[in-house]
Amino acid sequence: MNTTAPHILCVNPWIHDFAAYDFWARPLGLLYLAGLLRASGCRVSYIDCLDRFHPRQPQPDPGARDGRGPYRKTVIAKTPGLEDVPRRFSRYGIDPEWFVKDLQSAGRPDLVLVTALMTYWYPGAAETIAAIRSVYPDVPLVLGGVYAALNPGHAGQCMDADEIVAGPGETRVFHLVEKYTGRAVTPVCDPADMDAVPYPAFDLQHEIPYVAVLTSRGCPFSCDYCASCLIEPRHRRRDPGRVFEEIRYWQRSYGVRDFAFYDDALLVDAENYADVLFSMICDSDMDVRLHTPNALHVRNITRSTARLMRAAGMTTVRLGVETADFEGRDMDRKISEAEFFQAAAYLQEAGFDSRELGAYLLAGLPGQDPASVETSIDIVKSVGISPIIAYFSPIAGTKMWGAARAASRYDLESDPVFTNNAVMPCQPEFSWELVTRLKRRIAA
Ligand code: B12
Repeated sequence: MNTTAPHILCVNPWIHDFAAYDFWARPLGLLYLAGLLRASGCRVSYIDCLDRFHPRQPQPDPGARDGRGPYRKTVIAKTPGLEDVPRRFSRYGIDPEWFVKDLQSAGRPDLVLVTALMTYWYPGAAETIAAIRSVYPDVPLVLGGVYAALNPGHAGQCMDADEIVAGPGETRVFHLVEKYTGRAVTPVCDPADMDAVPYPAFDLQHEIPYVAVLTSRGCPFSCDYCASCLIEPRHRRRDPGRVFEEIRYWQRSYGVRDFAFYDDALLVDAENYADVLFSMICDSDMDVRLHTPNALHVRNITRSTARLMRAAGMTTVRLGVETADFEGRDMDRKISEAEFFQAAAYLQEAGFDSRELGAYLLAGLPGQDPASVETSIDIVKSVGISPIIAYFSPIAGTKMWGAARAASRYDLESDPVFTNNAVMPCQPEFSWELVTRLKRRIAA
């Protein structure tokens, strides 16, 4: 019987898209699995096809001071079906030759775990899997991640994986290791216990420009356009003290300064959660910059939470406004005009300026009048907050899917690539004119 520790190779795939940028974007789920398997005794290797700091990369662009930055990119042929889009299409990430060399130098694994985030990025994952198969044709390979969770049927048909895993991996991965390597690994902790699971293995990266932090799983809300409750139906939170320790660990051990929260609802019940965490950071000697690229709920911003956010080192605040055309009739509004103005006032009073404060406005919703996006831009700007357009990506299974399908110029059901927000699938037609108009309005 083979008793050596199984060698598990974790791979974050390339992205094929019209645009991509490292906006604090890490394969957090895969890094959680890597950390858990490593702490449980497996030999874990990691290859990040989106590595901005790959050793073969001549003079990597360090990007912004706060950890964000551009991926290497190579123009490639457009994915079939998207030929009509008048934009360049690229593979984002490391050179395929470097990837093959990295695969060879990692040594033959016993099992490969590949993640895939956006559903419409599956062609990049497919190319990644083909490259892995070319080097290790007979090594079992399992695919998971948001794409696998939201489109398991499509993934099962189109991806050359031995198995597709939909949903959280911590509780499943030990079974997978045993099934595919024939070697049982005992978990170091209860994999379902969010407070016991080891930190994500960011130290397997060549550099740690920032760390992504998740204080919870799931979301207590269920917005029409969002798939969070399909991915994780239950809202669960970690102990804020444990989250604080995690931030301190990365700061002390690796000098990390920038931390991006990935939560869907970080500020819900702030008094008993986020405020506690922010207070711990304030009371420590840490010097951190905190970012919330995934939007915060405006209604949860009170005067005291805004002050604590500021004092703890928050420098990027993104608000989920969706539409500020409060008079318009585009969608069910989550917030009122008064709530938005109040939140803006509290944040400004706490010391945040317009560069730090951004509001996501959804554009390209089914049936949405582009004029209402322009109204929203004006309202958001009028209170000194930077408008940021979030182009709508329709997701199968969400409440908005039916309306999205009806409005789309593509057969959305036929292929996830048509849900790419860059092609504005629910607009009557892709319009550069509209994109430019919105950009100008923001800059004006
Ligand atoms: C954080 C986040 C972001 C971050 C960055 C994320 C990143 N890594 O790049 C930011 C804020 C930048 C972002 C941006 C966007 N996002 Co986003 N984002 C999320 C969010 C909230 C969490 C994802 C996450 O990291 N979860 C935490 C980890 C721990 O979970 P996980 O990755 O799923 O991993 C677990 C399992 O999947 C599994 N697993 C993962 N890999 C593997 C591998 C194997 C082998 C196995 C067995 C298991 C396994 O185990 C893991 C641990 O349990 C999700 C919603 C959600 N709740 O999932 C939306 C979500 C993924 N985003 C979405 C969207 C639409 C966007 C935007 C397009 C928004 C916009 N209109 O501008 C942009 C586009 C980004 C881009 N083009 O680069 C959609 C997906 C759309 C789609 N078609 O796929 C989601 C689902 C939200 C929604 N609207 O419903 N996003």
